[in-house]
Amino acid sequence: MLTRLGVLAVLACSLIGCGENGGASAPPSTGGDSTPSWPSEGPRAVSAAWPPFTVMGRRAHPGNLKWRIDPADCPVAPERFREAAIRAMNRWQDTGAARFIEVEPARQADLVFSWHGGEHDECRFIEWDGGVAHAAGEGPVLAVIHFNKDADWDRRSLFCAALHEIGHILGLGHSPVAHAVMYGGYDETHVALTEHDLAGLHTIYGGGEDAENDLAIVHFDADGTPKTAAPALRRVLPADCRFTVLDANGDGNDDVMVWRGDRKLGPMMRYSFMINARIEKSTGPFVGITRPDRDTWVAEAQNGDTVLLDVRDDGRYVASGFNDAGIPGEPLPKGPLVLRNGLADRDGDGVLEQRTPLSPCTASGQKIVASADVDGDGHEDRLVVSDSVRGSFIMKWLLTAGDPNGAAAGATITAKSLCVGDLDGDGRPEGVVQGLVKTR
Ligand SMILES: [Ca+2]
Ligand SMILES: [Ca+2]
Ligand SMILES: [Ca+2]
Ligand SMILES: [Ca+2]
Ligand SMILES: [Zn+2]
Ligand SMILES: [Zn+2]
Repeated sequence: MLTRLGVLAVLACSLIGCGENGGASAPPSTGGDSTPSWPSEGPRAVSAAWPPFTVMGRRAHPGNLKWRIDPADCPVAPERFREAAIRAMNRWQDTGAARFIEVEPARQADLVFSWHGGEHDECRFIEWDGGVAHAAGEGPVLAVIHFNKDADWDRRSLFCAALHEIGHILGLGHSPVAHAVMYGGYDETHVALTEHDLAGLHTIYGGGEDAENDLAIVHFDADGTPKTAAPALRRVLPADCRFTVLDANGDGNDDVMVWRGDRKLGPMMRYSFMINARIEKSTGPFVGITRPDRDTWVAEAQNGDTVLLDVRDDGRYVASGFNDAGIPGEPLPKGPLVLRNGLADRDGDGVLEQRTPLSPCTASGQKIVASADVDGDGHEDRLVVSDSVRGSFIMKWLLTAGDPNGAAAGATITAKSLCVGDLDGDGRPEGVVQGLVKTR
């Protein structure tokens, strides 16, 4: 993870224990890649393996990344260093998401590989000092990869460190998945990009294959037909997870919140977006949010605040708000609470009268799952559920033109779930859709 450490601080991300590990391991004779050994999949591995990736930022021009090597203080043969860097860049380039172009020494570059030694004040990283390699830069997009000249290096460790750090250069943060290249601990078995690394890369830059556990990001045509607006959030919605769309940090752009809905201890993630509904970054995982004896809901209160509600079976609940950084846990004053998803403690006695969300319904009894002005006539249109098949809902837009009883039929959408919000704050609604979207 990367953290802002003050105006002048250089942001950095490091690998742990590289010095010790790098020094202790024997140089591989060929430098060739071996099959990584995966950790065994125990019961805890499921929750430890989510989220598959985190996002620190997005490079504006991933197809034209100029790079060079600064050979000063290089403790290994410069050509060997260059070869390891190129091999690592090629792994990322082979995905089609990025292209690296070498430039002459001293030329302007988006990425500089260089060496540092020992005390190293200009890069500060939050996790572990003494890392032998880290990516650094000012702001969310990093520009330099520093290798520690005092560590022992061989072809394999140079390659593994470069592979991980280039992931940071491309905007990926650390993954909690132990076998991912972007895992936060140094491991010389991490020689190939995993599905988790690829899910992150495709979420930032597009590409990859659609899957049921993606969250697709769509715009709507004038009749409500969804059209892909931005790369999907790949593999972020494992079974039993819930999501919602609302502005958790109050910056005016709606965020996507994902958390476990199966009453297991589990983390929560927030995904926030920039212009054209492209992902800007992820925040989290916030841990200890969901608990085995509670249902967790995130919803807007009627006053517009975002509220996280932990509800027990008897209706007692703990409500907390989100701070300006979008982090849950701010205590809320006691008193009546009414959420827009239907949960309510109207008398303020600490017990909900309604424990599970209830969607509002139309006069004819159709469940309203979302509202937005999709045809741009200034009047809210409503998405209602008309049927369900095999776990998916058949939803239909009612284009109301201001008259709640005179609804023209809009597009029909079939998907598992759909939330609507304005992710990029441009006034035009986006849909966030679970499951492969079908329309007609
Ligand atoms: Ca926001
Ligand atoms: Ca009550
Ligand atoms: Ca409308
Ligand atoms: Ca928008
Ligand atoms: Zn790292
Ligand atoms: Zn540094």
